[in-house]
Amino acid sequence: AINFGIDKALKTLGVNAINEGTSTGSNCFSNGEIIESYSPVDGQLIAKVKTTTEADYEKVMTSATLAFKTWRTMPAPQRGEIVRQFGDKLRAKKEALGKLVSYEMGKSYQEGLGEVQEMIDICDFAVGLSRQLHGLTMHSERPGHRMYEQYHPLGVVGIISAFNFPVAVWAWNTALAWICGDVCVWKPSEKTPLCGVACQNIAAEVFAENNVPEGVCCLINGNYHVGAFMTKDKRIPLLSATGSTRMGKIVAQQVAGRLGKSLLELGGNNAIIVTPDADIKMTVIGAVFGAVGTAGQRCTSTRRLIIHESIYEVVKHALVDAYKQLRIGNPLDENNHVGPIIDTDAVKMYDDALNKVVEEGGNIIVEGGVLSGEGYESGCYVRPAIAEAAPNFEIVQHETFAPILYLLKYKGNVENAIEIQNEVAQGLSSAIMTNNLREAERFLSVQGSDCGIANVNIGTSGAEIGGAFGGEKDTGGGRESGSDAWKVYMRRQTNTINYTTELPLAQGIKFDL
Ligand code: UN1
Repeated sequence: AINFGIDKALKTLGVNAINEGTSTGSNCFSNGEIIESYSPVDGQLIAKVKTTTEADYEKVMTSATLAFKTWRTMPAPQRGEIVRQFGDKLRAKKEALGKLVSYEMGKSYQEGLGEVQEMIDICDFAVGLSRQLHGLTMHSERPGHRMYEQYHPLGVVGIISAFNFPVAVWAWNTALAWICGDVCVWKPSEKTPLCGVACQNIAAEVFAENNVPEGVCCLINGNYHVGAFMTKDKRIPLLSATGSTRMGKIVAQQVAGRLGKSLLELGGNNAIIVTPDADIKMTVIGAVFGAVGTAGQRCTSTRRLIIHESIYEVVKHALVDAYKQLRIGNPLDENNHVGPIIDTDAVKMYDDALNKVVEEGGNIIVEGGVLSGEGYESGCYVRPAIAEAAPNFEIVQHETFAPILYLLKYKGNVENAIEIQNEVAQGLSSAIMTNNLREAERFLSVQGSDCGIANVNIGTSGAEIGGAFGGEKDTGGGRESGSDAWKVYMRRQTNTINYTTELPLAQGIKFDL
């Protein structure tokens, strides 16, 4: 089989981890069981990575807490300079890392490159931010007093990331946390451990070149048992976790139980509303990329189309035609649009969802199915499917992490579509396709979409890093990436300074001795 330059990419990244365990360094102790990483692309074993035991974890935490003492005293713009260098290294290794992401996770090479681009973008953003960690100043009610607020680093930030964005989600968190003066302990998904090792190696190089203690960037490996070391650990004031709502609820409860903070990025059930005034061509592009991009495995993937009855048939046929053009196959081959989904467990969930929608009375208009034969040996390639469904179907309430799109019909005005869109438990991303100003503004208004992301004439996926990313309700309420998301990585302190020889009390209280 053609290798698509995988060997070269692994070499560039210094990660031929088969039989080698994990990367070295005092920030990365791993002596536990071995995780085997199989590529969904060709079913090959690509890495054996050792997991982190509880004893290893203690060593990691010692290294991290010690590193924090140094790192927090470095001026933020100097930390920014190190993040700038990290971004440069990512630029140099963009193709290699993009390829590994594609090979280990299964998204198209183009999207693998896009993911690394998001890492680079957040580094640039963080560099600028390192000179803008602003607090406010206030006027004191007392004469000769000054009041202001400042932001200090929190300490050790834990990051749990999911397989679908095996490198970018870590970078969104870590780049901001680093310039804020925090150190990070990262547990990547056990489904994409080699991506974690590759990132760790790139960061470790930059830190070594700058004589920064390596505990600023720590990696731990394993499944939720390893994640639980962090949820329970009082030394971790902030735990940022991306994954299922089920996982998020467990993390939220455990972290809240010790009064820690959590930043949650959980499931989405994202819809595009298509009104009678929609541009059909744009709708089709947005919907198809949203539904089949990353083989339907983005938190922001389009799962529901809420289409007005007057244009329902037109949109439906345009979609069916567009789906006929889709080429499913090796994601490293740039001729293909859709790669595999992550593993055979995911294939089973995809199958179950399709059966379920039929059971509930849905009508499949683009047939799904698992592909077999040459090029599909991993058993992870599935056909993107479209089903006509009703908004209240049980299966439509769920986020199935696979390329399944539900078509829902609405009647009357846009309020009815918004109601359907907001009916689900999740609240991540949403969009409306319309050239009607009233509809668009209604959708963005207080009576409109209840999601963290609401777009007009753009699909639900593919957000830029400059905005805050995250969602409401079962999506967990966290915000990361751009805007003022950095504030969650810092602790705020209010300072009042008296430069007089008197000690007047606030609220005019007299306390004469
Ligand atoms: C995710 O799926 O976990 O908006 C994040 C997007 C990407 C991020 C998705 N920028 O689709």
